[in-house]
Amino acid sequence: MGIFSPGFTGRRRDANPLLPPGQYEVSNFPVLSAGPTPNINTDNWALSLRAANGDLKAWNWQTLLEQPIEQFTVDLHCVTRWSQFGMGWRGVSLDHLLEGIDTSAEFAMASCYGGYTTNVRTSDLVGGKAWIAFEFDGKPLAPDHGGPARLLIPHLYLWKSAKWVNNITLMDHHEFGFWETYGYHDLGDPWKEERYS
Ligand SMILES: Nc1nc2c(c(=O)[nH]1)N[C@H]1C(S)=C(S)[C@@H](COP(=O)(O)O)O[C@H]1N2
Ligand SMILES: [Mo]
Repeated sequence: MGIFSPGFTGRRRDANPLLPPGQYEVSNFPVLSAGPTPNINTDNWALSLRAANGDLKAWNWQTLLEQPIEQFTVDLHCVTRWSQFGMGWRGVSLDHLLEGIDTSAEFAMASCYGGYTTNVRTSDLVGGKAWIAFEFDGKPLAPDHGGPARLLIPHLYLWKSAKWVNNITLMDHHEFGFWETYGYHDLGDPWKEERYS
């Protein structure tokens, strides 16, 4: 067994087990965007999902709200080191939106109004882990946070949660999204500190 200094064991005892390594807790939900906030009217908002075989499913604002809506509470972790706990959202599960779509393709790319992209694994979108979220803290999602609707993948660093998302394409080949091209990690698991590649 190793020898631990009192300071080290003390920090370990105090450490919040909900906080991934290298993160600190905030409660003000910071805004981080690579460009300006696009002004999106729900009258002409649209979301499409494309399978690797070309099959397409699409929703407008009205048909999105007709889908089964889930209320869920999650912790979010940003690669800039803030984490916020117990955030209450409403949205539609990607499991539901992907019903009838062939999800055997390994890779996925989310694309947004404004041009931002981010790549994930299809396995990160299924299994109750990802939503198209349109309400936070009991209110319509603010434009700065991706309103009217954003992808939310809480188990990955927040850059994977594409704001103003309007398409997700499943692919048999790998591609990098915007930040991934600049050296952010391909996968982005905060518990493994997959920050940069
Ligand atoms: N469309 C779009 N989505 C985006 C971004 C962006 O610049 N454009 N930034 C990403 C990054 S780097 C982070 S940390 C989170 C920040 O989300 P927030 O502003 O709601 O905190 O959004 C992610 N999604
Ligand atoms: Mo970020």
